[in-house]
Amino acid sequence: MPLSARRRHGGEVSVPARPHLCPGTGKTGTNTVSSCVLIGNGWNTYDTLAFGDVNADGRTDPVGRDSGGDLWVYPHKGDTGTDALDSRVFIGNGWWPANWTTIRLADLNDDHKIDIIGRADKGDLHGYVNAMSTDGTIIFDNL
Ligand SMILES: [Ca+2]
Ligand SMILES: [Ca+2]
Repeated sequence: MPLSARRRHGGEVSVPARPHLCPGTGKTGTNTVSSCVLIGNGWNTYDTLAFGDVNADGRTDPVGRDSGGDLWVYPHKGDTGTDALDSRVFIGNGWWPANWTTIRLADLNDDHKIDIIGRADKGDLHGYVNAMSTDGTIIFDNL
């Protein structure tokens, strides 16, 4: 189910301060999503969001980058409304907006765990593999 976000130019997504969850209906056109539900407050502290199942539990989790270049994941608990997301978990640093123009999540090595792809300011693309430990600690290593 997608979180609502407004697109800006260049493929960046502006982060609303009060994100809403707009459940998909399986229909098309203007009936693609149903009524949106508020799922959080204060998300304007993040300049960008990415989405993927970071903790490999089958639910999509939002990842936000703060102004200090830290990445945080909010594990989706499967609940609804403002109880939908668990407390944030730190998953990386050094992702300053001036150095990393784009951050995306995808499974780069086909191990069913979401990895991080970053585009650096000079255009180089870097991959960081999700090396989650058996106790669920999320760690990303160079690809
Ligand atoms: Ca998840
Ligand atoms: Ca992977």
